Amino acid sequence: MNTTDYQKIIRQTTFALSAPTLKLCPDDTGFEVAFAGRSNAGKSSAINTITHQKQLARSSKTPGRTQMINFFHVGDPSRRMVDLPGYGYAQVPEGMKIKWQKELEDYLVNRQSLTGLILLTDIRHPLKYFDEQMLHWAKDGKLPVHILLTKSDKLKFGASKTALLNTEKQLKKLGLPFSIQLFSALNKIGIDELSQVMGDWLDLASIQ
Ligand SMILES: Nc1nc2c(ncn2[C@@H]2O[C@H](COP(=O)(O)OP(=O)(O)O)[C@@H](O)[C@H]2O)c(=O)[nH]1
Ligand SMILES: [Mg+2]
Repeated sequence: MNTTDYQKIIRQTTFALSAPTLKLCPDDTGFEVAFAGRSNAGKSSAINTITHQKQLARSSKTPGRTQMINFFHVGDPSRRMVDLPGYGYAQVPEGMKIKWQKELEDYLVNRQSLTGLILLTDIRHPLKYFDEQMLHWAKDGKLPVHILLTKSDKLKFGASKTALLNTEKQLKKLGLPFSIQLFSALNKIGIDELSQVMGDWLDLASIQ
């Protein structure tokens, strides 16, 4: 299938459920792709952009529920997209952060249906501590990673190319399977590339 076919299915994404912990997530069957990034990296915006739905990833974003893990069905319930909360909320107590990190690690390493990690990082300051931790766990879980350098509209063309090359160089040192692209929810840049990766990872070609 090509990206246009994938995009038709991805547009039909629906909200499935919010879970407070990964222990309450859907059965570990089918195919799952996770979106991760520090808070404010642009996860919700990217999910809304790629699905062409204005409110999809924000629908459950009510105060006090910011730490919920949101699941979406892509085409059918056996293909899921997950919005994993990032760290970075100053008001979250340290103990909770540590508990959440352990959960994240367990999820990335042990979740069988998880076929890939989409890691979003702001193009102006890519690969911070959170991102490196996620990459480390993805490597442990033998999980391919697709990096989105988000908010690429914030930099001029030349500067964003430089950021792309520099980040790529850094990633190569880590020795894990990865791909990387520019993304802008504002300018709708990078939808085709992202749809292709998601479609392949979710095996959308086999949906009837
Ligand atoms: N300029 C620009 N701002 C963006 C883009 N994507 C997200 N933002 C802004 O960045 C902030 C955080 O975005 P959000 O999607 O909620 O991030 P999340 O916390 O990772 O879900 C919001 O104010 C968005 O409007 C983008 O592509 N370009
Ligand atoms: Mg969000």
